[in-house]
Amino acid sequence: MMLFLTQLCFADSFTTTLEAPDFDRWMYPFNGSVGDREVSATFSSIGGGYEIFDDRDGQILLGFITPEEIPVGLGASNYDIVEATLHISISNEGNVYDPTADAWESHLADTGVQDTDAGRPMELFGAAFRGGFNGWTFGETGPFPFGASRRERNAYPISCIDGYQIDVSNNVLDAFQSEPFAIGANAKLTPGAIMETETVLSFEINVADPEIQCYLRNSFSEGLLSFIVSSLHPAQQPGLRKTIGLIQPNFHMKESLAVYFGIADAAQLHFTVIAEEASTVPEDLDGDGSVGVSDILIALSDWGFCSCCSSDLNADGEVNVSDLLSVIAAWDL
Ligand SMILES: [Ca+2]
Ligand SMILES: [Ca+2]
Ligand SMILES: [Ca+2]
Ligand SMILES: [Ca+2]
Repeated sequence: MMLFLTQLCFADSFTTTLEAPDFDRWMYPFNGSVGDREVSATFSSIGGGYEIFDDRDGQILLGFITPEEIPVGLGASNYDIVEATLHISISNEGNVYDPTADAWESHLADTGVQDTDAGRPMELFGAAFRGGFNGWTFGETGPFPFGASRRERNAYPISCIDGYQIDVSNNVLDAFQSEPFAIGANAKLTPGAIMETETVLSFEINVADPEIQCYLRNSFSEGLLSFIVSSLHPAQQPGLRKTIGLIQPNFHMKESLAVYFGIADAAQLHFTVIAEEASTVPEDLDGDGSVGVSDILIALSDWGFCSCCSSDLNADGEVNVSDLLSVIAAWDL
């Protein structure tokens, strides 16, 4: 017997691990093997003589397509991300484990601020796009563009700071803390430990932050979650790296032979998300079946910048007069 659902009605919890990204690529101005590169390194341009490039010179873009796991298009306020963790494997040995943030000043010798713990953290951010691209059209083969210098890369890492999505590619030059979505951690390691090859770093995303939560909600509604892995490990021009002993973390991409032979995993994304049916009357903010005074009061209590609030009816990130007018226009008492 076949069942035809005439009305979609649900509020379901989904727990899933995506075993590999749909897109994983190195974001570096002179990367000649775009989407099919086996491993990708993260490092900075600071102090290496190449400061015409972004502070965060070598980055990694990851994209996970979700419509097969989670219904899309419900609107951001109809998703609740309970937990989300990204795992990625390091492909080289000798990196120092640092699971906590370092002060941005500690990357510059002339500030007098020292790094207080060994190593440099590896950080996970949201991703944004410029040059007319979005996550879908950029994919893993979009143009960097080749040789672009500061603030020109077409995919870049963002933090949510004071309600704004900020490009953190130059947070040392611009003098602010990067505030990542998560810092890579491994419960088996102690801070300062030297990491072996195939060490797995887990980035437990801070879903309690309303702006990070909102980024994820919009991403699930869109059906594509894009992230950037970055770090500020010092680098030196090719040829000098080994002689001065600098090590930068390298990570397995899904095209890695180690992944092919089962020695390492590609990046994985684990999450639990609750998705609810989109309301047919979005102005009924308290869901009591009618639009009235109680809905106006909710809109007033959310007034101002509001991350993914259901009372932000035109989804412009702010609850203001235009949202209030929408509620009044739907008034049915
Ligand atoms: Ca790839
Ligand atoms: Ca440190
Ligand atoms: Ca109502
Ligand atoms: Ca609004």
